Amino acid sequence: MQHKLQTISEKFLIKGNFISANPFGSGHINDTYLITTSAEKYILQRINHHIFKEVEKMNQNIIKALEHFNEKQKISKDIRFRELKIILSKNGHNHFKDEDGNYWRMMNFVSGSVSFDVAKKPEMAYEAAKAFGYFRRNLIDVDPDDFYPVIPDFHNLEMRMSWFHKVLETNSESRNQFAENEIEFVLSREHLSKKLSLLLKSGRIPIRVTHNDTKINNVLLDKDTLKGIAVIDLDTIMPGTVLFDFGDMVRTFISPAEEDETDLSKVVLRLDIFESLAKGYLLELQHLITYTERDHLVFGGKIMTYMIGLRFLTDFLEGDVYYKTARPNHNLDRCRTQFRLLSEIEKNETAMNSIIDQI
Ligand code: ADP
Ligand code: GN1
Ligand code: MG
Repeated sequence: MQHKLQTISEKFLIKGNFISANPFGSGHINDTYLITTSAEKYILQRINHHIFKEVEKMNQNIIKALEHFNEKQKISKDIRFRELKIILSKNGHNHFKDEDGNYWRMMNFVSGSVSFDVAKKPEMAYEAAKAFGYFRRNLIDVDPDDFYPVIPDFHNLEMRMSWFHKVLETNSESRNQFAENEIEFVLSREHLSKKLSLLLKSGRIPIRVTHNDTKINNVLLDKDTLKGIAVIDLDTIMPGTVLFDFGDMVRTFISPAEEDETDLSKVVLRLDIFESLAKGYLLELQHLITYTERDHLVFGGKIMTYMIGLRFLTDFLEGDVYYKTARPNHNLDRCRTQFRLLSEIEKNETAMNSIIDQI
């Protein structure tokens, strides 16, 4: 494998001689490696092309967003982030396709950075959310029509619901019996999907270029100051809504437990963390989001927690075909944490909305 990763790394315009390749990060979709050469460090990723079917176009989105961001950052003279870029292949492409049909992408490594799977304290939530807000602010004037919808209907909850119903009906892996409570949980909240569809169809929520995967570990913080220095995992940059980005932050910041925690008593909502994340994000975006968007931020948290839980459950029922899993029932465990978290949000909705109102 080292030899193969060396061969692939050398297809890109890297500096220095290849020294090593080591698996990196904890993503569910792509394979990530840290490449060390005698001169630099790089991030090499094997892109899951069954999910990202148009790798060339996806990388074009990323390049477009990063160039715009870097330019705006320079002009504003408020330089907080380190430069992040796609390293082109020696043939001038934004990826390299190997003889087995795998797609590879190389990026520069942001040194001196750390990422976390869980927000350890309010300051960390504040800085990470602020980084997502700052990223968004510098992309406020890009045209969504210039961005390719990398995964069509990615956050189309209605479509995900109708697929879920098909999977339930087919029961091809005979797993429905192991998830009766979770299935019931989804069915008792179908109104969330209807509410989202009506809201989006009303045109009251603007379509913007959004990140769409704002998990806390997709922000790099400076390892010493813990200030945000990059937003990464840009695969899903495409037209979306602020509700999705804010919502996925709510989902991944507010609980002290990991996404696949099996002890559900550890999945709790921390209002102080919520307050810090809301402040960090909104202070960056003051006047740049509409009242309607603001009024629906907590709803965004509910929707994203419900939708990701639904996606984990559907994948469990289908036989674990989408997300990487490390153990039997892994997707079911992930689904359970999401649904526990959604119940927590439901209980605290009024308090969360009043926190937003006070910012
Ligand atoms: P995935 O899609 O699998 O989640 P990511 O792009 O988020 O992959 O990368 C996985 C992890 O690798 C991140 O959480 C981060 O810790 C690290 N990482 C990714 N890109 C960089 C980078 N350019 N510089 C430094 N660390 C990075
Ligand atoms: C996946 O690639 P990663 O692990 O950052 C998924 C997200 C989910 C997330 C759940 C392309 O993100 O949509 O929110 O897992 N990405 C894709 O942890 O499906
Ligand atoms: Mg990631």
